Amino acid sequence: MPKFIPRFDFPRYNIPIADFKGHQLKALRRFEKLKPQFHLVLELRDLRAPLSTRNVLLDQVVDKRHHERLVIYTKRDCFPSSSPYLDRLAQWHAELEENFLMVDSRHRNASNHILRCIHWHHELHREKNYGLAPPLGFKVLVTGMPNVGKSTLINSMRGSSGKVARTGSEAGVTRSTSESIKIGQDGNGVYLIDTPGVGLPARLSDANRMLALTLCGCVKRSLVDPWIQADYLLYLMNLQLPYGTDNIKEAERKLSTYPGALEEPTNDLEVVLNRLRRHPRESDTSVALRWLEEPRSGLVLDPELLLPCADFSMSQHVKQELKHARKAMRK
Ligand SMILES: Nc1nc2c(ncn2[C@@H]2O[C@H](COP(=O)(O)OP(=O)(O)OP(=O)(O)O)[C@@H](O)[C@H]2O)c(=O)[nH]1
Ligand SMILES: [Mg+2]
Repeated sequence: MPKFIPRFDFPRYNIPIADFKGHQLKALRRFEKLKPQFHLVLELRDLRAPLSTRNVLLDQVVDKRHHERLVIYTKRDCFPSSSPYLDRLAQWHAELEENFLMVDSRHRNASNHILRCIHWHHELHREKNYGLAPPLGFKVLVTGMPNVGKSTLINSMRGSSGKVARTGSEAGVTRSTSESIKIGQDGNGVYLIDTPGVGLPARLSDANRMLALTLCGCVKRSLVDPWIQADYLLYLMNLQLPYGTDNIKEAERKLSTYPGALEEPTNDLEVVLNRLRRHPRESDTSVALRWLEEPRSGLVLDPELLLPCADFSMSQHVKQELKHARKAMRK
């Protein structure tokens, strides 16, 4: 039997390539105004799609002379405890000389860890300012694309002091930048600022990025036809099957929901939907939607990250993106 070959390219479907709303633009303007007030930026990204959920517009929020930035990857629970992909992510960050954490933002352990980092930055700030604490408290702006878990993390950090930020599974739950939210009972003067998720305008986005963001829930899922979303998911899953092996059982263990237990891998979405159909009259759309909703472990949603190490450099990617953004913003 011939070896299975995945698709290496995804067709360019005609889909909307952005979901950038007025309240997001307003949030960006508000960040500009708040710049003199905050000291640390927590930038949240989704661990499943670290490139697509890295927002170049948020680079402008950080003024390196006055602010520190800490990158936090949420949805850590979507990956097993160890994975070569996570090791590569650590290498890429070392290349960028950028600190990062990976957390499940719903958990108290995560928030305790981040709190320790915030206190460390607070202390550092105090040392730089001759031992003086900022008079209005140490303020931390919590930013990121929609639905990455900003409000969830703020609630976890508040712990027993109670939830203050509204959360939800659809993108765009937080609509305006919050007032300062105090954390901790001991009056150590740390305040968080919850913000609306900020996406990318069309000139900074493209179809594949939109698809990755849709699968992460960072844009409204209803914007893209479920059939196209499911086809993109199949494309990504097949790219992540172990190469040079027919061992589908191993592949299934890796991607817990590869469709059709022990059946041949396929690039044909029709075949997959037929395998998953529960009764003959169930429509393609409803099967696709059900499949998209299934939890899955260890699936990377940015295809660039699946390239061999020698073909991908994170620092190069970041530089190119910045260059492209500068050019696009000038137009
Ligand atoms: N599995 C998992 N789910 C998470 C994690 N963090 C947040 N969530 C879920 O992701 C969804 C979005 O969380 P929110 O906190 O509302 O996200 P947000 O970034 O504030 O979203 P906007 O306000 O729309 O920008 C919720 O259903 C959370 O329960 C995580 O680390 N792991
Ligand atoms: Mg929110």
